[in-house]
Amino acid sequence: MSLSRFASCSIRRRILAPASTSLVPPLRRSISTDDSPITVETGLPFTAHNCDPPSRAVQTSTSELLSFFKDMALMRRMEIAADSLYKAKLIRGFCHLYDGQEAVAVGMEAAITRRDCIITAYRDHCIFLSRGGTLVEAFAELMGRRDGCSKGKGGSMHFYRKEGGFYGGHGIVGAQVPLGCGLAFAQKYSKDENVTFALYGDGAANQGQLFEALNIAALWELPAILVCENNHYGMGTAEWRAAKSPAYYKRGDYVPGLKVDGMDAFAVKQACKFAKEHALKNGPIILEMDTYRYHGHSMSDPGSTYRTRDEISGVRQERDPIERIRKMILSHEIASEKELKDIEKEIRKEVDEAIAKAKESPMPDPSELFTNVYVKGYGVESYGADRKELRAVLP
Ligand SMILES: Cc1ncc(C[n+]2csc(CCOP(=O)(O)OP(=O)(O)O)c2C)c(N)n1
Ligand SMILES: [Mg+2]
Repeated sequence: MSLSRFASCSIRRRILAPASTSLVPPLRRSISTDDSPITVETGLPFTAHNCDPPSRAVQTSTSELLSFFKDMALMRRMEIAADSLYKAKLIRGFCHLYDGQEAVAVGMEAAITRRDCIITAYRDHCIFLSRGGTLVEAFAELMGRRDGCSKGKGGSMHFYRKEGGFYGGHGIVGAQVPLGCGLAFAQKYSKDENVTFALYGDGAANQGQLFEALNIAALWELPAILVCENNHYGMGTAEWRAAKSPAYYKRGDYVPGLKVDGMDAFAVKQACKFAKEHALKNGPIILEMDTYRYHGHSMSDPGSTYRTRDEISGVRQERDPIERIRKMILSHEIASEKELKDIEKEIRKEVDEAIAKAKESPMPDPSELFTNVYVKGYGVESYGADRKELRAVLP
């Protein structure tokens, strides 16, 4: 998958020194300019609960490394641009940004197909892109325009792309988890061998409805994968203040779990592949993605009153998911620093063009206020406050 419209940067030809000129045997580099398979190791081991962890050796390729870089850089840029548009009052209402957490979206998508479903909470912009949504649809939705993925009526929290297996975009904390188990029920019922990834936060992990849904999912062996994106805060509350046990991968008790470095796209990919195989055979599994959000909870939170600036800059320096892939690309000599910078420049341009296009899209017609609310054809009637005068029959 590559979200970016430009297909490739010029990949540097690998020059191997002729063996006869050196006593040192030529370096056998694991990455070549062709797209043959490469094996990389996850930065950290997986920690497993009630199952054997997958191998740390992950299969990848030159093109996947580059597409991880481009896709995450595009997501990062989209979120930074959304921050500016919000400050310029072109985006109104709630807006929760995903920068820092990109490796979860990209790694998960690399392990599955679009017939697998994803459902998430309100921090949904980047998942939408990973499911094949376009930048124009994203920005148009953020600015409440007609060409948005929810016709400009959903806004930041209600992105949707059913044709890409993306079921939103939900504002009620935790509510997407039972819905996700329902999707998994439908998949099992129709025997289509696909799975559902239901994403939720560390804050949502303490909700009752999550355990109720998990109980039924486990009982009926539904292909549901519960993905806890542990960014360590629920709004301004640190996980240790909200959870007696912040080992979220173990919180399914009888359901197996895996703790994953959510800043390592390859660890995420490996875990999701493993989880899909597990879920199809045995039913649900929990993946705890250890990740971090750079922005505050939403645009109304500066994000610096309940955590230190050192903590944020420490994560940026040591664990940033994009920098991790940049280093891998450089160390394997797949592209040069300049080539990667050029890719980032192109991405900026692409994002700016998408914003300009989204701004051209008109606002929805006022008559749209009543569409997509009730099932069509039931003749739902709207009365005035006195309950006497019929004002309208809703479409
Ligand atoms: C049922 C419900 N309770 C409270 C809220 C208000 N609220 C919105 S986000 C949030 C915190 C959730 O944190 P977490 O699950 O960790 O997700 P994150 O924002 O970190 O991605 C709360 C309490 C809500 N939207 N829904
Ligand atoms: Mg959280």
